[in-house]
Amino acid sequence: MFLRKLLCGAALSAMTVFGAANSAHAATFFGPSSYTSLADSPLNTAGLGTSFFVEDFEDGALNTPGITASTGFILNPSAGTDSVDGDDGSIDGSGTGGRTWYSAGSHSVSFFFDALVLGSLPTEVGIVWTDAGFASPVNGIGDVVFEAFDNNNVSLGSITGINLGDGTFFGGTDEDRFFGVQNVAGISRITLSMPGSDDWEMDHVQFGLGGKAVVPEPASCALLGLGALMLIGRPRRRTA
Ligand SMILES: [Ca+2]
Ligand SMILES: [Ca+2]
Ligand SMILES: [Ca+2]
Repeated sequence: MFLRKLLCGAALSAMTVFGAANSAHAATFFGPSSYTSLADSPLNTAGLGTSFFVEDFEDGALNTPGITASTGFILNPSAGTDSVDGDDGSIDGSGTGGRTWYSAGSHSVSFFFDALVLGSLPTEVGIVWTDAGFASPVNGIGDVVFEAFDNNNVSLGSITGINLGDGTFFGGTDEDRFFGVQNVAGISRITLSMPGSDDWEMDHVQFGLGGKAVVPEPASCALLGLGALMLIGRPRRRTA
């Protein structure tokens, strides 16, 4: 909350403040780590309380406010579905009773976070890779790359899980892996990729609003720095 107040007190220099903060504090990446339920998340799930959200797809829709996906669709429970283990009510080594987000023929899937809907960009984001099907050179196995992007859509870096997978097309959960990132200036996008497969699943897109990210148009600050806030809230104009 401190930086939010700082923004109110010095709104005219807000762009500079957060630009400097973003470059001065490197993002922190987490994973790949084992994950069978939200309890395994290394993010600040408890500390953020009602400011932490998880999209587990179990209601059959990607409908957590503020998230959109570049491509893909939901897989319903089936022998070939590989949800996070606990989503079917039992951590028992199987994810076939839950739902996931499917890559649907793409090597990369991005999730975008909308600061205008959320009030600010999330300061921490995670996702769980749960399965590969057809893959090269070995079905069911492959490298998984997680990349995150800041409030200016500049890459914060990436981490790679090498040869993830159990080699099957089914719903085993031992190989499921969490990837995440924290960045105080905000995260606008994450991308999960499998260079060797376009037939893979992910689950538990999760994010926390830590109150320190870029705030597009905080009403309480409106009279303190209208000019700077207009710059933050507006799309940039291109003159070329
Ligand atoms: Ca299960
Ligand atoms: Ca699920
Ligand atoms: Ca799995």
